[in-house]
Amino acid sequence: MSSNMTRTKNCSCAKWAPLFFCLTLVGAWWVKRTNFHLMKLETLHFIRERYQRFPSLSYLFKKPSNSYVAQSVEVLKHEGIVKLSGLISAEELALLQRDFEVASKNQIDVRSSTDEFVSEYHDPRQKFYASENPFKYSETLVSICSNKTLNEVVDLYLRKKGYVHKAVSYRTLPGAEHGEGSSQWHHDAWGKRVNCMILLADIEEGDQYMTFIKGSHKIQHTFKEYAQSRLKPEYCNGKLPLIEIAKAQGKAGDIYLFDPNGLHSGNRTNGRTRDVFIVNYSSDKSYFWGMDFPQEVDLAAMNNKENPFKLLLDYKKANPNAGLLPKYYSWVDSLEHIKSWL
Ligand SMILES: O=C(O)CCC(=O)C(=O)O
Ligand SMILES: [Fe+2]
Repeated sequence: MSSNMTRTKNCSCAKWAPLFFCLTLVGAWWVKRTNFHLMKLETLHFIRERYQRFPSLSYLFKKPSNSYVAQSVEVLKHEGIVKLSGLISAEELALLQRDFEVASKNQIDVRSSTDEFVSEYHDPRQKFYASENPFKYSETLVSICSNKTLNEVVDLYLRKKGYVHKAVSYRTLPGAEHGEGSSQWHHDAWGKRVNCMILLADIEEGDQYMTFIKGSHKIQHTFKEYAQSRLKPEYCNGKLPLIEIAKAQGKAGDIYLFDPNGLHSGNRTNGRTRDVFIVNYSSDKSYFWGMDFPQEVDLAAMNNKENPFKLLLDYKKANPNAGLLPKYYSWVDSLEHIKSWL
């Protein structure tokens, strides 16, 4: 009896063996062709996208302190871009303009530089000047970026404390070709954050103003769209009820806050030279440029968690030899280093 049973068992195994063999072959082929690394990155991306939008406890029920803040946050939430006027006094504007001039002096012509990275440069072909270390030149810029009203709008929009992680002074001269760098439709591939653009000169129709597709900041881009973040406006078709474009025009001293998760584009025209400071606020902890501060700034007073420079100062203290460049250049670069963004 028992030997019969054994025989029956053996028989059925033998019957299924070809199927197991085929399944093993198919499995091996699937493992070989599947890019697990990519699958892992896509999953991490999915998690991080949602995590970043999760409010911190202290912001869950936080209310705006006045109606100007409330209104600005509502516009930013709804459209992804809002103009703040009247936050910068005439004296502060004059100081910012003076400091911008200093930041734009002595910049290295990118053609003559042999270094891979220069923080203060002039690109004669694309016709712009940039400093990636602008706070160094401007105590006033540090103070504007710590403005209570501005910080409150940023934080209530993010529903987390927003910290400064990068800034640039950017002068675009007329007559450059459109369609390179930031002068084409793109999102910044940093999830939900706030860019603060401070206009140092009047910008009107015909000048070089930034454009932004209203509402596009709400789109959750896939990993693929982070790896390739230059997207056409048609990408928004079907994702938004209509494509409506905001123009970042205004008077010297106006500030635009926008969420660069939305589609936006710098525009190069023959209109006037545009001078702007652009400062990025985020709750993401993976990305800090080791920017310098002028001596006059009281760093000790900035060492509290409500100050938007607090994490940058902590980062500089923890990495005294890190220099200006960030540890990871992008969201995609830091994705696998979970501790850096969690
Ligand atoms: O207005 C511009 O030149 C583009 C700005 C931009 O792309 C940004 O701040 O992320
Ligand atoms: Fe951008």
